Amino acid sequence: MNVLWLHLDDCNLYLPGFLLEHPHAYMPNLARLQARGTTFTNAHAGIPLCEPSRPETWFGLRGVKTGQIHSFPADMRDRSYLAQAISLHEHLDDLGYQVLLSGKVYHENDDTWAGVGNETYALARYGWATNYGPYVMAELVSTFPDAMATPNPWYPSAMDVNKGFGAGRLSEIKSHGYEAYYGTHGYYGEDNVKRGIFRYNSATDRARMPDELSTDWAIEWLAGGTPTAYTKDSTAAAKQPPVRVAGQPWFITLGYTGPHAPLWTPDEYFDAILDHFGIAERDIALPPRHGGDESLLDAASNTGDLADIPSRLQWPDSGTGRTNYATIVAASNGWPGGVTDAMRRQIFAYLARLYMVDVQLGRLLDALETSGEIDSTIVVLASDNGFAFSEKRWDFKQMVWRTGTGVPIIIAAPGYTGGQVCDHPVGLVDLYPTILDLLGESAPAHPGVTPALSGTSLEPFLTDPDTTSWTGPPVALSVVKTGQQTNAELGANDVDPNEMALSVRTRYWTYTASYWSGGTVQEELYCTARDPNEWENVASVTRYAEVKQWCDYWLCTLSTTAGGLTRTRAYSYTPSTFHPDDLARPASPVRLALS
Ligand SMILES: [Ca+2]
Ligand SMILES: [Ca+2]
Repeated sequence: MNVLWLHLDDCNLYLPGFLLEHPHAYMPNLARLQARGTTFTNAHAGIPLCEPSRPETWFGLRGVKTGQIHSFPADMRDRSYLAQAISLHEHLDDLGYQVLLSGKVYHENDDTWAGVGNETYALARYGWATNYGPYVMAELVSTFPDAMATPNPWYPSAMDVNKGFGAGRLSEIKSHGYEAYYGTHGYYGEDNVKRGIFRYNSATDRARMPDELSTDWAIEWLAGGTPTAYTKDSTAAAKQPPVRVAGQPWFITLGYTGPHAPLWTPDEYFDAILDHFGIAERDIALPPRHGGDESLLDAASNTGDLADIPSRLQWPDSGTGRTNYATIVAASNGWPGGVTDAMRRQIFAYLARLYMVDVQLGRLLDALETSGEIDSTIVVLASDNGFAFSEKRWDFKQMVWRTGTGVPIIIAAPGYTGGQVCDHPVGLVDLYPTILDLLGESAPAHPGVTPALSGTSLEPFLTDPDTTSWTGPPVALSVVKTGQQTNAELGANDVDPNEMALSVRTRYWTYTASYWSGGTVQEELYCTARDPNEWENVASVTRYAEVKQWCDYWLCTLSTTAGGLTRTRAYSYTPSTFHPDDLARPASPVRLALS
């Protein structure tokens, strides 16, 4: 049995068939995959931020256990629990699988597997390096102060949100100013290491996008060919993936940077959405607005939504998502249509990037069908974290509202019924044991770590998505550092409950708590069965007191781990037969139809 895993970046629940489905998300190949497998609509990132989310997924250990809470240092093994941990890739390699990776898998410098394995090992298995490009900004000007780090002069300043947050059609390129020198029109940033030009002359004469390249590479290998060697620079040895061995099982991980910003995307992916829905760009929907007025998208429009959130959990104005939001609002004064159109442009580009990902998924499914391996390959699609587009005046991830924690998970495994939907709360940390379970392999020995993997196999949900005998927890845990929110302030990975927001989700509730030195606990409680956008904080409603106690019990149970977070607030609740979903269960179960 083989495994093909597509790991998306910053992909939220706007996807068709998920809880925050965007009406203009167009992903026909996702539907093909859903028809083959089980869709987990209530899956959450343990830490909704790229860098710490990935170690949780690939090592199968919760960040509250490893201490990998914010960003990881250059060597991701510089954490006591990760020092000896064995990643899923290393483990399957040890077990005799051909392991190949391309794109953004661990995070950056993946092509050398910095801190994960030795470089020789990585070079033989790696395709393309992590690449967020193309850029039109001086994204790396401080790092690479050469001529190529000059801002593109035509850049639409109204969308100059936090540099890399630009969004639009590739055809909007005008000039980078260096055509005579580089011999081509295009964007800055063929990749963020080489800093070359991303060639763009027309829709049919352009460089390949990073996710297209990783897909090409995998398809070429699946077809028995030798993918084009990639060299990080002219002095490095060319990397040739291992020759495919007939009959040897394989595990391919493609880490797409889609739909992570910047969102400069080929025109064809925008046009396909407009053609499919028969709409114009001005018709692209904005996220649901608190108060119901979708025409409002200014600094005041969501103030009411924040009003019922305790001070610490509102997140400070210095938080990245808040500053992004403020920047786009301020910059949009010069944008035709104002902030509404500016935000629509960002969301449309996100949807176009999603469709680009979808097309790559379709190409891979086609390749598996062509090679006859579709019935001997487990296909996994997941994302490292979600993303908010102005919901709660936040334009980023790195928070524990559903827009940030919610991620798609789809598992299509041969031998199981397709077209199933599971809304039990689960986490990315459950994927490592799931893959081992489906392959019939044992967990690795993780010295000093008990249990060796933090999650629980999701295989029982593939057999019966409504099973009540799953042995995993009844909630999904998400944590994030809070309070300061700038990278400099958050740099340390220490697990300090005084600096964290901790959140758990059931099918129908979200509970978030933050404990602060010398202060009282601050809480949010949302009944997501009737309030999917988490607008009405009911934490102070008396009749929900036991809901909070129950959620708090599980929050503490999952986050208090030896060597990790130490719970500092005493609690005395012992759950019996009570389950908070009994208070919120809809008359007919919430079941989203697969498109
Ligand atoms: Ca991410
Ligand atoms: Ca609110």
